[in-house]
Amino acid sequence: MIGAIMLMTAIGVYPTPKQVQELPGKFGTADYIVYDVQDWKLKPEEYELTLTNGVAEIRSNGDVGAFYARQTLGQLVPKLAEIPNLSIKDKPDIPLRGVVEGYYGRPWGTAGRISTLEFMGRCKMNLFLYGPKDDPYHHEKWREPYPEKEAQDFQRLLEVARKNKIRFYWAIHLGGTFRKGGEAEAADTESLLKKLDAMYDLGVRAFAAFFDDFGDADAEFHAKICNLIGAHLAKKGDVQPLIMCPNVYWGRGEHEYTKILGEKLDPQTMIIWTGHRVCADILASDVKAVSKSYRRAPFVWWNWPVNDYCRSKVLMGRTYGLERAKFSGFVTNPMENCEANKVALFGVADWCWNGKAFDSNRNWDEAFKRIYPDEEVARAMKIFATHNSDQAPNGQLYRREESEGEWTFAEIAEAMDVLKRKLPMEEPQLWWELEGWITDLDCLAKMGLKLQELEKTEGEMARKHILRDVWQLKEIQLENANKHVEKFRAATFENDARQVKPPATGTLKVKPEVERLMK
Ligand code: LOG
Repeated sequence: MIGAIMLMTAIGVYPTPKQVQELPGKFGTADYIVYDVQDWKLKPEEYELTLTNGVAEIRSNGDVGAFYARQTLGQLVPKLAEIPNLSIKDKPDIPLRGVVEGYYGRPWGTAGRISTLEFMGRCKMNLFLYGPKDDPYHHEKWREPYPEKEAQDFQRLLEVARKNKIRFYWAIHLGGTFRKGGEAEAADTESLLKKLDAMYDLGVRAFAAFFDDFGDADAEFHAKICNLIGAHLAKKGDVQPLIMCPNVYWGRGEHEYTKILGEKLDPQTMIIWTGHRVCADILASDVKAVSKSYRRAPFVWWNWPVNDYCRSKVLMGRTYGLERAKFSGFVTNPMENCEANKVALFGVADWCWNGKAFDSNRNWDEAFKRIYPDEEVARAMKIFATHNSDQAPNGQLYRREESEGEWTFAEIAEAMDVLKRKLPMEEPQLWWELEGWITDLDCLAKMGLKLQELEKTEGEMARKHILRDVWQLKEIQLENANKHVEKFRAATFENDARQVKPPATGTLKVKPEVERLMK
């Protein structure tokens, strides 16, 4: 068994395949022939890839399994000349795996969404749930159709999703605005079905209804609206089961609202749940408890690495805190920084596919190597991420580890120099997102170095010089904070601009150490 797991990881395919077996002989060539076999016995997402002596045979039952087999093969291509003959049998743990664009803040935009969808395809994720809180046509202006330009963008997104075998769910947020009773309810029902039909006409074939954070916890009413939506869409014959986000979407199933919803809602509808709290680890015992009230397995909306409640931080730590259980689906709610999110997506995708073989540290380490082709950048990004993972004290009471293991100011400063030199050319989008945080950590590390030097310096003049350098670094840090805030304010809309915060890095260990030296 250990041997099998080692082979599974040794071939370096992510998400980790379920079963990898070595066959006699070597594949022996980088030039290979590939052919497809339709196998009716396999489930749609399942595939078998057999690599023998220069020939790759793909067995699948349709285009999804074949697509996943090709993703696996694609990762093996650079190693084909060296690997032994192999048989890979693979399928996911969780049927629906992916991403919800569900935070408060600057929405990703079409380019960001396309980049995310393509990355998801490579990670074998299969569900994108569109619900940015600050898209007015999703939320407060839900009655109105999208303007022409946005409507066209949806068609592009649907096309990219289709190519990557991803179900594109479009969510409408009705909480607090959908009116109850009498003529108002009749009018809103009409507007609702009209809007859904318009989205259907654009090509959307999967829908969600949200009631989180706005409006009352009226379970009967929410179930009624959702059942009505479900019945309306079912008539079309080609629409996926509905996803709904309740008004109370956390807990252990103890709320009256949750119990009524579970009872009244069409059993086909998937119900969102974020864990025992809004932001929480996902624990098997909690899943069991909420499943009872929901009367179905929950659809997990994991509020990590979202940073809308701790906007000064960027969260790039390893994926941990998840226990395997029965879910109808699992999505991560990430940050508004969509390039920086990819480290977390790489982790969640791997865990959703093969939870048993998931090794959090190994996955995290691998993420940098896969996402950043330049080795020096990959190493430096891992150092950056090591000191940018904890939310710092926050109202949601959710915390992550940060600055684990051995580290030095010198190593951080060196890594930040690499990023400042290389990211603008090699990863311009990532640089755009992270420049403020990178500069902040750079200043901290260099201040730390200077202050350590100060401890060993006796001459008054020499000490003065060092202190002057520290003050200069402080000034750069301050200037950087202003620049960061200005940049993100300019890139977003009025309401959100007020939420933009100066960057904070290394808040758990690096910054306190600098402050200790400062005293
Ligand atoms: C929102 C979500 C937000 C997240 C973290 C859900 C279902 N809704 O408290 O939009 O990104 O928490 O701040 C939420 O989680 N409300």
